[in-house]
Order: sequence, then structure tokens, then C-alpha cells
Amino acid sequence: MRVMVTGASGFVGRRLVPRLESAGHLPLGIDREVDITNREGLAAAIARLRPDAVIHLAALSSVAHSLTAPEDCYRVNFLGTRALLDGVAAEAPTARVLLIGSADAYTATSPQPLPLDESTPLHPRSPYARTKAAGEMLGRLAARTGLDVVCVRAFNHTGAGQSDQFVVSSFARQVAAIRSGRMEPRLHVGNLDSIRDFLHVDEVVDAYLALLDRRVPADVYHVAGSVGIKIRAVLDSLMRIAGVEARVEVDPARFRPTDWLVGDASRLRRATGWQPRVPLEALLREVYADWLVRDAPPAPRWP
Ligand code: A2R
Repeated sequence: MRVMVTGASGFVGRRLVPRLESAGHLPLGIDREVDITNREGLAAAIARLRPDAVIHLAALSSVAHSLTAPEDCYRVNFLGTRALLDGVAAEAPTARVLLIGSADAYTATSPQPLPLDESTPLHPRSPYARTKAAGEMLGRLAARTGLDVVCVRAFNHTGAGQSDQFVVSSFARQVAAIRSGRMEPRLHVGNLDSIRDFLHVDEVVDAYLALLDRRVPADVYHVAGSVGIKIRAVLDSLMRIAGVEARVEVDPARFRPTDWLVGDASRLRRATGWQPRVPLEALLREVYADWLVRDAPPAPRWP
């Protein structure tokens, strides 16, 4: 399939594009060079690329940034999704579209007896979450008028290469800096009591590939590991992996209310056979090892 990927240079896009290629698809990646909010430019790109499927990753993906710059977030995430759906309807109306939404659209403030399934009411708490919930509404509306739209609600995912705006990457970067003697042993953290469900980015990419199959009904799907882990336990594991001890300081700027986001992915599993496979320990080790290398001082240059 000719698979157009928006946001192809981002964290997920960089893992998805080669994976599409190795699965025998033709990836057609676009990023900032085609502004997702430029309706005419985007429609022209869709007409030129003639995709059989579109995976829409382009977004401002940081919740923290959305709190300080909500207008930007609405423009890119909501109006960008609208431009994409309109462009596909006009130029590639038979293409399957995967809209990538987020588990942040839920607000579960205390542990629930079971992981959340797709029928859980949305209650988006941040501007980011609202843009993702609203984008999904547009997608479901477009599906009613004939587009082949799959809506994904992705739970947390991480891996080597992620920005340190995200929690695992942020902890891993700090722990690696302490380990390397580049930072004093003081960790800056947000709310350690929240519980999240972490996947490896490659597992998420596998789910997106599986959802391209037209035999899989167009629907709303969780991509989730169904295992809740307290953020404090993530931090403890990373300190153990690095062999460091540090004072933990709560940074009010990073602190958000406690939430519990653990997803039931049975619908995806039934439809595609998808299964997560990376143990959390391996995932944390990967992110930590990546920061040791990414932040390493440049090697000395000999004359
Ligand atoms: O903000 P940048 O310069 O990193 O570019 C991001 C790009 N992007 C845009 N592309 C076209 N037109 C725009 N106006 C525009 N604004 C941002 O989308 C970046 O290259 C890509 C998104 O990648 P990340 O921020 O690394 O997100 P990630 O982790 O790959 O997540 C993919 C999707 C997003 O929709 C998330 O909200 C969702 O999965 O969880």
C-alpha cells in the first residue's frame, strides 16, 4: 500500500516509516514541510501522493506545552485533523485513515477495578486531550459520511529517541546525567502517584500496521498494555538500573493531578491478534542507555 504518514519526522514516525517499508508498503512521509493546517497545501500533497492509507501522527504532542500554548495546540491538532479529513475526502476518498488519539482523553482519577475499555466516556482534562478528543469526533463524523476512518487511543509509549518532555524519557535523561557525573544527584519530578500503562513505541507501531488491514473493521481501538505501573515505580527502577541514589524534588511546573490510565486492548487483540511483548524492564533499560549515548560529551578530536 502507498501509506502517507503525517508527522513522519517525529518520535513515532521515525520508527513507523522503516517498519512500513520492511512490511512491503511504500511509506510517503510528510512533516513540517507541508503544514498540516494549510488546507490547500495539504490537499495538494494528498493529490500528489495518492495514498491508499494515511496514518495521521502530526501533532503538538506535549500536554505541558498545550497548557501554556493552547491556541497552537487547537490549531495543529484539531484544525490539522480537520484539514486532513477534508483533504482525504476530496483527493483520496477510498483511503483508510488512522487518526492517532490519546488515552489522555480519559480522566480516571482513582484506580478502577478493570482497565478502561473503549466505551469509557471521554473526559479530557488538558487542552491537548481536548484537541485529541475533538479530532476523534471529527473522524467519527467523517466515517458516517463514508470515509474509512479508524480512531486509535494510544496509551503511553516510549523508547530510544523520545523527547524528554515525556515522563520516562525525562527521568532516564536525569538519571543518566547523574550517573555520568554531569548533574548533582537531585531529580526533578512531577506527580509520582499517577498510574500509567507503558508500551514500547515499536509495539505501538506494530498495532498501527495491523490496523491498516482493511479486513479489520473501522472502529475505535485502544493500543494499550493493560498493566498499570505507578510513576514512582518507574523512577525507582530507573535509579536501580543506573545504580544511582538521588534526592527527589517535586517541581510544581511538572505536577499534574493524579490519574490512572490503564487500557483494555481486547478489541484490538481480537481484531488483529496484536500482543505487547516488551517487558517494562527492557523498555526502561533502552531509554536509559539511549540517554547515556545521546548526552555523552563529544569524543576528543586528536590532531
Ligand atoms: O513540532 P515538531 O517540529 O517536532 O514537528 C512535529 C510534527 N508537526 C507538524 N507537522 C506538520 N504541520 C504542523 N503544523 C506540525 N506541527 C507539528 O508532527 C513532529 O515531527 C510530528 C509529531 O511528532 P512527535 O511530537 O514526536 O509526536 P509522537 O510522539 O511521534 O506522537 C505521534 C502521535 C501524535 O499525534 C501524538 O499526539 C500521539 O501520537 O500520541
